[in-house]
Amino acid sequence: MRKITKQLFLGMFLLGELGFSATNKPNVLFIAVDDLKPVLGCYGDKVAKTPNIDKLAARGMLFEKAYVNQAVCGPSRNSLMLGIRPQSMGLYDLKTYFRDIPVYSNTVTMGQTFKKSGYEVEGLGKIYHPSLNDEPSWSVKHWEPKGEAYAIEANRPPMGEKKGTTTEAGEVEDNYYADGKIADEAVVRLKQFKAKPDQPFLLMVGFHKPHLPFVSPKKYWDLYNPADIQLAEFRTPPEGAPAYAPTTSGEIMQYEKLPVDKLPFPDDYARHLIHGYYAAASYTDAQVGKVVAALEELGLAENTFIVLWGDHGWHLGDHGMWCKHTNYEQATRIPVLISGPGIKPGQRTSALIETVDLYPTLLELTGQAAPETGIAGMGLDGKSVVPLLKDPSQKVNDVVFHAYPRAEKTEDTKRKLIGRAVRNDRYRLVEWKEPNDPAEKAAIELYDYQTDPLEKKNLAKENPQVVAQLRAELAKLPEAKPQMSDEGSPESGYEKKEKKKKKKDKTGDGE
Ligand SMILES: [Ca+2]
Repeated sequence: MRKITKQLFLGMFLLGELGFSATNKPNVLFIAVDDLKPVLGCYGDKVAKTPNIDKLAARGMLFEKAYVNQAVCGPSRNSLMLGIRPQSMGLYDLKTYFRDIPVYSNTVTMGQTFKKSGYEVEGLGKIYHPSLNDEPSWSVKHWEPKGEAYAIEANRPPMGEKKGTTTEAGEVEDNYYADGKIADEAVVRLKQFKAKPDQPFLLMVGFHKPHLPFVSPKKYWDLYNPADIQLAEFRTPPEGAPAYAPTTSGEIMQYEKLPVDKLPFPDDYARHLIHGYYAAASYTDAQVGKVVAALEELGLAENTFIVLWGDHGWHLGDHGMWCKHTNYEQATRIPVLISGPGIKPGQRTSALIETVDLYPTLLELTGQAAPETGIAGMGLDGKSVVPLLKDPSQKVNDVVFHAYPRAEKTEDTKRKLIGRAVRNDRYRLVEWKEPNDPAEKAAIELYDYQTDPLEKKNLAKENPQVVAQLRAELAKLPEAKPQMSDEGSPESGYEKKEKKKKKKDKTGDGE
């Protein structure tokens, strides 16, 4: 109760400062971008052409050190909407819907909290992972556009296959593909909100690109000269890392017409893929621009907080890896931008934040209390970053946490490991073990981003004191839960999971 009162007070203080009243609640436009790492002009990327997101960044605060809680769509999006880390709930995969787990069936999501406070909460495009959408989070049915993923027929998946080509430069308008349609629909919804000025809203707009396939209208490919695109500098796994820690890049290997059956890709193909990723990011950037422009033209911007968030990063060939699905820097660092009433433009902060911080942040910005029962009685895992919006030199987290599950298969063992990672300003430590295994059984990775920003070498053996200090930080959290099954209990082990296995992406190595 005390915590709620304190949070309410802070919220009211901020609102008072910003001049809101009970009848003039601020709105929230939340833009989620699938698989977007900070390859953005505003993050210092010299190649990226992202003028709209750069402009959005200039409206408020850019978070230089923002991290996901798990580098794959489903769990990352659950962390956002539930405010709980995957390892706290034991939900790491892309197929277990939290409400199917009896202890989580009454979870109060961010959407539900806003609804309870009188907000109209609408979701367009990819907010939850498609197989894990939570209808109770929305005031009206979640909306997803229909249409072809590819404009060119030859690029589409062969009959009965799931994946087509990795890239496409279509000679089509923006709204041929899903993200253009989503931007158009977002503008429609904003106009509807404009017509109901007394109705505060949380509009969540989820763009699908730059997720694979790297499909976008040709004009976005033409923004780039392939000669400007650099290949990753370091292309082997970190020296001394456990063999299972890097991803096998299985997601991209499911696509059609790859030049090789096995990595590495030839350099010209790697460059083509990076080009496709940048083009897709520019395409989404243009859609973000349309939505923000509509908000401004409708006169809604002065009373609306805008958040842009990437659901995880991407390995564009670094360490020889592609896609996400790791605890490494390129997969876990994300863009986060927050702007809106009362937030000073043109700010940046190097303070550490993580995805779970966004739910409590939005509650505080809009003057709402945290849900009384929390999530499954656990409370939220994150902290509000509002102090950073007021003063970017502040700090809300000494460390942030993420995790990734991995099966370790050797000739005679099959272990279901969780890699629990902790990141501070300088280092990342990953502790790999089965939940409830004794600490001494763990394999440890340690990277020093001051001396080794490309993660060339696992430095755990050389730095026992840093290892001890960061493991002490991990020990402050409860032990990671093993993956929960939809029968409501942690799965008993790898064998059971294998038996039930229906999809390739069961451990989260898919979308
Ligand atoms: Ca994603």
